[in-house]
Amino acid sequence: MGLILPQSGLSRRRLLQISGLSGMGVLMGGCGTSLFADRVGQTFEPLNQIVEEALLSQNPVPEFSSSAIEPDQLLINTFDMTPQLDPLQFLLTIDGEVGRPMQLSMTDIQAMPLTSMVIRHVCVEGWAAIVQWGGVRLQELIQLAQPKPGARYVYFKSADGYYESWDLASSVHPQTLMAYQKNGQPLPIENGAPLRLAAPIKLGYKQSKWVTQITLVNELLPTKGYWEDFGYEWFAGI
Ligand SMILES: Nc1nc2c(c(=O)[nH]1)N[C@H]1C(S)=C(S)[C@@H](COP(=O)(O)O)O[C@H]1N2
Ligand SMILES: [Mo]
Repeated sequence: MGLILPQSGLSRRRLLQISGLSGMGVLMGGCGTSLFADRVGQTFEPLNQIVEEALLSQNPVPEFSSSAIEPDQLLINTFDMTPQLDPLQFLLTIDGEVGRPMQLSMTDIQAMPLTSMVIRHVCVEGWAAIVQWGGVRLQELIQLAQPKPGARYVYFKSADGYYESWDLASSVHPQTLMAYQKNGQPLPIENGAPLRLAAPIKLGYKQSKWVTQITLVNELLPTKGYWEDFGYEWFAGI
């Protein structure tokens, strides 16, 4: 039985491989009271207090029905080039202020629980679209990597040179996804395949496409985000 995901493929053995750990008992510590542990039904490190507080303060945004999806309204908005990432070679790095830095393949990520949502994407350039995104909750990835107590912000690096930073609370919001599906189909390359941020709580420019690296940090760096560093608002909540 996979300890992490009983019905699907991310086994304890694979988790040890991806996290670079091999000793027995590494995952067996903790009191098992975290939300993550409860959800996946296993003993796991407790969440740090900051993540628990962030999770408790989250209110879900109302979603739309599938019939409300506006497939033609989601415009492609890419500042430069469209990177062609091979999904079979792709690895997502999670590092920084985490106890267990890791690299995950798309197979690893797609073995985790799939969350689907129909939300409105809002671009500051004056357009919006109701879109379905499917993917893994960023919350799950962050918890898997075991954030250190000081972790407060999350940086996202993209293959086209784009970069973003989010506060931890928004990052662990239940509707903040690392999406690999759009409108019920595999995510198209121009929309950020194989993996992009998607959330109804922040403006479009916060939602990085082609994300290759997620880095937890204690403090914001002087560079906060591609558009933010041209003067756009950093929090950019909707
Ligand atoms: N890597 C990367 N991510 C990005 C952008 C970009 O240029 N590069 N543009 C942002 C902006 S301004 C918007 S509105 C959305 C657009 O997403 P879409 O092209 O899938 O509609 O992506 C965001 N994420
Ligand atoms: Mo945008």
